[in-house]
Amino acid sequence: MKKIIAVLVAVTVFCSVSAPAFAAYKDEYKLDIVPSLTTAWGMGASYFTDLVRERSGGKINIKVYPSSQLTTGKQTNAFLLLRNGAIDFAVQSSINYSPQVIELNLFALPFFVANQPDRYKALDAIKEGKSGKMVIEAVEAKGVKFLAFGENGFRELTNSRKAIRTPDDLQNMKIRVVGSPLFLDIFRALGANPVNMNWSDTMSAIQQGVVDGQENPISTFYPVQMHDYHKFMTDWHYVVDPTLYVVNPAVWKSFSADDQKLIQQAAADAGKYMIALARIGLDDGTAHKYLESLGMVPEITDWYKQLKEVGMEVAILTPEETKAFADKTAPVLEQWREKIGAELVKAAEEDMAAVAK
Ligand code: X2X
Repeated sequence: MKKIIAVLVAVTVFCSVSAPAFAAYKDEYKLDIVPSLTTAWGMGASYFTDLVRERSGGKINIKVYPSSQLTTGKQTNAFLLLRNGAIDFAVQSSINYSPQVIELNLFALPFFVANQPDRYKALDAIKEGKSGKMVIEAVEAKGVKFLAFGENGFRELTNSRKAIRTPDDLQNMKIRVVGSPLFLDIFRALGANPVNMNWSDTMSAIQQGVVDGQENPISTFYPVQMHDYHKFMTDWHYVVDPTLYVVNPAVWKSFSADDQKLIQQAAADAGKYMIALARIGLDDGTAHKYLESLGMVPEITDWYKQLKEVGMEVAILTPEETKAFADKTAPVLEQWREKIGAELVKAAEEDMAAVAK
């Protein structure tokens, strides 16, 4: 009898100690993204879930929910829903999280990264430098676990009316922007009429001519056939949108140390893939080479040629033309330097200067 009791006690103790680690694993983890699966963003998210499933031998099953399904279209609520656990994982835009994490506006400062001699090198210098560390700390201080950076891309302007090469061309044009105050300030400074709208409502607004223009990276707007409605693109790279691979902290803590390592590595690998997809055909060839080394080169590798083929007229701005836009928005940059934190913006300037030659 004593023996039986001893065994029962031992079993009970063993179960209560070890059970939570196993019981906490869900059948499915939900991952939030804004656009469709066919974008660089969607592909970068799917690759992450594939790697995690593969490397965990099918134990960890993350499912991508595209088109803002998990936020019922309200993309600027995404951070709150991840933090409170309604969403487990996300690959989200720095813009969509910027209402809650003010430091993320750094990347959307007008003509800040864009004005550097090599904008991709400058962006990488921020992410890998002191300022990037400050941004990650700010994200984590607000209550989510950061895993890796990905990339939506540098944002270009498209419209249905005319070629835009000067701020004058933009006067009173109705431009759809994300629901983030900095974007309203930028487009007002340029003399346009910006309207906040979720991405999920944007294409119908564009089709109905409710707005004249929008701004997004090429790899995000091409898959929804923007060229059917917008014949004009301005190649100005005015702001950049890195994405963040993130996870709810309670979900994160529920994984074993080995699984955490596996997930972290999968996010790093998928982030690199997503960054290359967002840059292919737009950088100095580095992205193409990297995708080739993975054996994962996408169908379209030359965006300028592709846009021309589908009838889009692309205005490549001269440095002087870009400067006219940058001058108009310079007061917005100065105003937001204070809001974001002058120390962070200075750190980013130093990180970029270190690689600018
Ligand atoms: O809404 C947008 O413009 C998009 C898809 O780029 C973001 O989610 C920030």
